[in-house]
Amino acid sequence: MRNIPWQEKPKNSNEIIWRYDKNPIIGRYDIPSSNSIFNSAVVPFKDGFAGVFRCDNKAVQMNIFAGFSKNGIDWKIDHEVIKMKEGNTDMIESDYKYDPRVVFIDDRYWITWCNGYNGPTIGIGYTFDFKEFFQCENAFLPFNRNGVLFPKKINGKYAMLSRPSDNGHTPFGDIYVSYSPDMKYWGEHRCVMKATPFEDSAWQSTKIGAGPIPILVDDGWLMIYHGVVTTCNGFRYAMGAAILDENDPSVVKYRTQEYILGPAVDYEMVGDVQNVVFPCAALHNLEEDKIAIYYGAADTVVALSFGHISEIVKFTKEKSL
Ligand code: BMA
Repeated sequence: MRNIPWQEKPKNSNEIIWRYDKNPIIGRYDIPSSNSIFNSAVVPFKDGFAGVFRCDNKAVQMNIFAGFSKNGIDWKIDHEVIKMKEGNTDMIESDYKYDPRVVFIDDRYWITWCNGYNGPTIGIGYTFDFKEFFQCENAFLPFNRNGVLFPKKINGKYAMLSRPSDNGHTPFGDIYVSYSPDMKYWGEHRCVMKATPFEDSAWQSTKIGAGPIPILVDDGWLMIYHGVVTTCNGFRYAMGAAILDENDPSVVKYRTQEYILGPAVDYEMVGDVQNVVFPCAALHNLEEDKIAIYYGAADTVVALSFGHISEIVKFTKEKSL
């Protein structure tokens, strides 16, 4: 594993997750067409990193763009939108694309995103080189958001987390896991975890959705997720962590009662949508016990944060609901 972006925890900090001190790493106008760049996904690629970025344009149409970086912090994002070719099905409609996730499985990089097909559902595609992209069958019926693949097959099948939703600013949402033998047909849908009762943990009481690709640790799958509370001024999105059983991820072993990162600095609290911290990707190095979490801030920019995996796991176990 190459060097991932890293910055030591500030002295005297007792945070589980701390922010990069030069945040945000990607600005809203970083490509000529963009109104905002956020909720984006990165992976190790060749001797550096590649990613799929959500860049809404100035008509505020949502779409995804490829990007490349040597160090995971300074990014060159293509000015042209990703154009899909036919994957494992006939070319299907896509009114918009947003909130991508990327993961390498077997021989290629798989991409999932929220795909506009008579409302939001989960689109799937793949690429070998981040130049040519192939669109596959949608995973689910509308409406659904936050499709997040596991990085390897579980019991011989591809596995994906998602959040069934409605066509609007969904006021509910629980995390499910689904399985597929071939990345085309999905089934065996099982509930993983639900939004909490308000009095137990208010920050995640309206809806929850998977964030980065889960990471396999000794205790199971470390799943970083977003949780939402409805306030008198609308939704507030924060970040939490859970540990799911390795062989049956519908079994939740631990789940944080407290959030691990909440909107608290200007670029998270002020933007097109205030008070949003929305993780979509993480780079990690288990030997060095490091994780770099990429998140959308206020639906406007991309920011970076860091943590020690062992501390996140310990916190998740000790402060579990
Ligand atoms: C969700 C999606 C995300 C966004 C979030 C907060 O429904 O649209 O892209 O970050 O709302 O506005």
